[in-house]
Amino acid sequence: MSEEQIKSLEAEFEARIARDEKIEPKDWMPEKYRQTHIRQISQHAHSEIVGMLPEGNWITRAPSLRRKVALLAKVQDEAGHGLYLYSACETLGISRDELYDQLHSGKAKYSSIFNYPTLTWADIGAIGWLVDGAAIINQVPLCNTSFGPYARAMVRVCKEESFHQRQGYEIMLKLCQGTPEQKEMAQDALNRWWWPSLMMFGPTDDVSVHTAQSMKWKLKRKTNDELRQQFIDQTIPQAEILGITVPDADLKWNEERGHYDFGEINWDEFWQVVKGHGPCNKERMSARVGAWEKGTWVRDAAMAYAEKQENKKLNKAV
Ligand code: BYC
Repeated sequence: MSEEQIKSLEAEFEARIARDEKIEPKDWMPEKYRQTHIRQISQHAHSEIVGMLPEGNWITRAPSLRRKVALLAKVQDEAGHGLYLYSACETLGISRDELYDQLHSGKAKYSSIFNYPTLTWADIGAIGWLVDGAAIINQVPLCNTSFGPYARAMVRVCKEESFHQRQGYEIMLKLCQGTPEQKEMAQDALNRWWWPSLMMFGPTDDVSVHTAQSMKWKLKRKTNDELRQQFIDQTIPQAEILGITVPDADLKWNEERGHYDFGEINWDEFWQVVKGHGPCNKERMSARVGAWEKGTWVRDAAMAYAEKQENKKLNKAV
C-alpha cells in the first residue's frame, strides 16, 4: 500500500472515531490501535481469570449455604468475563494459545489487586464492595469504548459486576451489624484492601504512558485519576453507612473542589506488585500454569474427538 493510501485510511479512521462510530474487527485500523487493544483487552481477560483465585480460596469456607452459592456464582461469572474478553481479543488476530502463553510466561500483566491474600471471610466482602466497585467505575465507561467487540462484552460484564458489588457490600453490612469481633474483622479487611483498590486504577495521569493515546482513540473514556477520584467520592459515604473508616488520615472533603482530598498512594508498593514481587504473585502464577498443565489431557482429548468427527464426516461424504 502506498504512503498516500495509508494516510487516507488513517484520516478516514480518525474521522470515524470522531463521529463515535464503532470500529469492527474487519475494518481497517492502525496497527498501533490493534496492538494497544490486544494489550488492554488481554490484560483485562487475564485479570478476570486470575481474579478467581483469591475468592475461590473461600468457596469451601463460606459461612452458610446462601453465601457459598452466591460466591460460587460470582466466581463463575468471572470465568465468563474472561472468556468474553478473550473472544473479543481474538477478533484482533491473536490466538487464545498465544494469549495464554503471554500470561504464563509473565509477558502480559494482570491487575495488581489479585496479588494480595484473602485472610478472613471479611476479605470476600471487601473484594466485592471495593474491588468490584472499582471495576464497575472503571468498566462502565468502557461500554462506550470505540472497539465494538470490547464495548459489547463490557455491557454484560458491568451488569454482572453490579451484582458482585452488592453481594460484597451485603457481607460487609452483616459483619458491621454483628458482634464487635465481626465489625473489627470488617474494619481490618477495609484497612488492607483500601489502598490496593485505589492502585487498581493505574498510575497517576502524569505517569501513565498509555492514557493520552487511549483517550484520543476513545479506548479509554476517562483517565486513571478521574476514575480513582470518582471511586473515592462514591465509596466514602458507603463506608460511613457501615460505620467503618478508611485508613487515610489525610482524607477530607474539599468543598471548593466538590471532591474528597486523599493521602499519597504508595507507588513503590504498586510497581513492586506489578513487577511480580507482591505477596501472592508467585502463588497466582503457579496456580494458573499448574491448571494449564493439568488440563493438557482434556485439550488433547477434545482435539482427538474433533478430528474423529471430522474424519467421519469426510468418510460419509466420499
Ligand atoms: N495492575 O499507562 P497505564 C476486575 C500497567 S478485573 C497491573 O495507565 P493503561 C475484577 C499497565 O498495563 C480488573 N498493571 O496503562 C476481576 C501499563 O503496563 P503495560 C482489571 C497495571 O492501560 C475479578 C503500565 O502499568 N481491569 O476488575 O492506559 C474480580 C502503565 O499504566 C495496573 C481492567 O483491566 C494495575 N492495576 O491503564 C473482581 C480494565 N495499572 O501494559 C474484579 C481495563 C496499570 O504497558 N483496563 N498497569 O505493560 C484499563 O482500564 C487500563 O488498562 C488500566 C491501565 C486503567 C488498568
